Amino acid sequence: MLTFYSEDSRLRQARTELHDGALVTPFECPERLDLVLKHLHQSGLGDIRTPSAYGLAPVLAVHDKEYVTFLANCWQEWQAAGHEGEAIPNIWPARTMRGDRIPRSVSGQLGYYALAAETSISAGTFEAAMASKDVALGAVEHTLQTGEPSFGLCRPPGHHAAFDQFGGYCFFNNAAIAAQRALDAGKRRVAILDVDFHHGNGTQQIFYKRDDVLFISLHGDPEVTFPYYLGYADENGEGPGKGFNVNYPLPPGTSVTRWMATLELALAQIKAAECECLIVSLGVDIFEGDPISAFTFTSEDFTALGEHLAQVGLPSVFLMEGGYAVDEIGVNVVNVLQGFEQ
Ligand code: Q9C
Ligand code: ZN
Repeated sequence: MLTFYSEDSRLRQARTELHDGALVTPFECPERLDLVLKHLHQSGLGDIRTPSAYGLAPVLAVHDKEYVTFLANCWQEWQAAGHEGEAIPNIWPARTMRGDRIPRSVSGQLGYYALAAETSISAGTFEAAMASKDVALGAVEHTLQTGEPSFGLCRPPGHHAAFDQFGGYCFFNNAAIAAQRALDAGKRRVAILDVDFHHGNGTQQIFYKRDDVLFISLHGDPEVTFPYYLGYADENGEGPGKGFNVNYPLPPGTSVTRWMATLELALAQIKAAECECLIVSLGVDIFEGDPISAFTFTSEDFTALGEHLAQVGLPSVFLMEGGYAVDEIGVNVVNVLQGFEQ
């Protein structure tokens, strides 16, 4: 299986994440790439390729133009305004107040275009986000052209990025961009299976009213975990999209046995929906040792996950999402990919 990876993913070097009431070194750090690359090299899985630059058109196919412009200019404007630290939103258009006006100041725009406050913007964030979506596009292009599976080592991750909002460490929704590309290349329906510990709220939002993308997610129950406001079982899609959004919220501490049984339901739904391509939002933060998550996967369980995904029998693209137990992230990712290839 080919891997796609870009050195430019390292350009995001944020120093601050708002966590537990303090600014800490971000969990979503460049060292994550080193460990995945190390284990990919050792595994003999296949070559690692640098993707082409696909430009902004595939981004604008799923994201708002003004949002993309905001991301491109945010850091420069934040610095020009004389701020000392990294750009972090601290004010929002509140639910009960006027929410449609986009203020001129970058401080106001940050809240308008953010869905959470943990994720800072700093030098290189936009460039890394561009590299990350190119990694996803390189991977999906390869799978579309050959039918072979591929892995996109995306960084930053994407599944929390919505039509016009960043947050949860995500800026561009790599899985959504890849899915739209597959549709534009002629696939009639694409499945996005999101196994990250956190609900893929951005991906759900982007495709909620559409029947050409089946979005299925297994995740920590939003009653008690990020992103809190989306990911409930009664969110099934709207209009033509009714039935094409499926959420499986699971309690913290859920056993791997129960998680795998839930996966079987999801895989049966993907098979029944006549999907022509599978995109896996591959978060390995379901690992028992993950510092910000609460599922119970061992490293060996990730191999079984890959084996189950292979049984769907579709052209498959794996895209990196979360996973913050840095020492084990490489083993866990490679185990999924090797399990898939067995
Ligand atoms: N400070 C992904 O896995 N905050 N994003 C959780 C820890 C946000 C996770 C609390 C977690 C975002 C791609
Ligand atoms: Zn996650």
